[in-house]
Amino acid sequence: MRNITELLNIKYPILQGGMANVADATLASAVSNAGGLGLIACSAHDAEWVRTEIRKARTLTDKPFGVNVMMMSPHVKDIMEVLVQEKVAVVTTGAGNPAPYIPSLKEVGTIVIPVIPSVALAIRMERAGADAVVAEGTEAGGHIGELTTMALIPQVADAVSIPVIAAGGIGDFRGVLAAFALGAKGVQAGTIFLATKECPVHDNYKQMVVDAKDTSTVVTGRNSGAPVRVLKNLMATEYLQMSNTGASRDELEKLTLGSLRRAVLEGDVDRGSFMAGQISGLVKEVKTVKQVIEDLFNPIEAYKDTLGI
Ligand code: TUI
Repeated sequence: MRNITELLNIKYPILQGGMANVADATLASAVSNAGGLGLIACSAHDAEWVRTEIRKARTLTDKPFGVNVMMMSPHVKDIMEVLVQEKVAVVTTGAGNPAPYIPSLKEVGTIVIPVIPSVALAIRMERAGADAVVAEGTEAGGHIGELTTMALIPQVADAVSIPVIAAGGIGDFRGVLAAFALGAKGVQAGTIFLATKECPVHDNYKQMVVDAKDTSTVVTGRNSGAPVRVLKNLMATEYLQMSNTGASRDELEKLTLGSLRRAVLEGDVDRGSFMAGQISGLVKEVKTVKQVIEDLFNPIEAYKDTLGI
């Protein structure tokens, strides 16, 4: 099996997570320039936004970068056309099944890496032609599955023969070592890239991650079928209270409408939706992207050969 650094032509086996409404060409190029694989997150943006960001990233880095497609977006079909036209090096997907789009991406040489929360989906993605999978545990921020990284990674690693990349709860070199010990060939991280100088979110968002402790995240939307992990604040608390007392889907949607924007752009600490993972408690300062990546991998130089990193 090829290792992730060879497959993706990068220095360190780390992918940046999708990060809806956060990850643009600026963050993606910073991660790629630092030796990881940066990603532009399509979120709910339209296809032309995606094309513009791809072209911008190409002016900011000469290293490979990728695009993350959120499969619940209404623009998926148009976005996939743009990705094929632009011959993007790597595509990752989240929140749904990308199988119908895999053949046309592969035809132009794109490496396809679906993010999945279960063994069954990993097997389906391997059969559909995926080059690798990101197996994401419920520790992650944003839209999540049920299983923990600890339980998910070894089961996925045993079930497929393509490389498995671990996500959810990776915060420092110990997380990287644990992921490799569980059978992963690489890691994906989101939360630790939120608290970076290059991350284009409001300073209040970064500060909330830095101030967070182990129990600072909650999961909203469990009843509605789209569980989302966010930092606990006034809105999240209200959401959970309303949801527990039988509020309708409409009422809950009204509460959260525009909340990701309020978090990312306005830094509205009370009414924003601050997606972040359980590892937020480990993040103590805002660093550069390069520092984050080097702090993840430099302490494990000695283990590299043993683990095949
Ligand atoms: O996708 C993510 N994380 C995300 S997407 C996102 S945007 C959003 N915002 C609010 C509500 C919903 C989405 C924020 N964070 N992570 C990867 C991930 N993929 N987690 C779970 C899944 C997943 C779920 C179901 C992947 C495939 C899947 O397939 C179902 C099927 O069979 O179609």
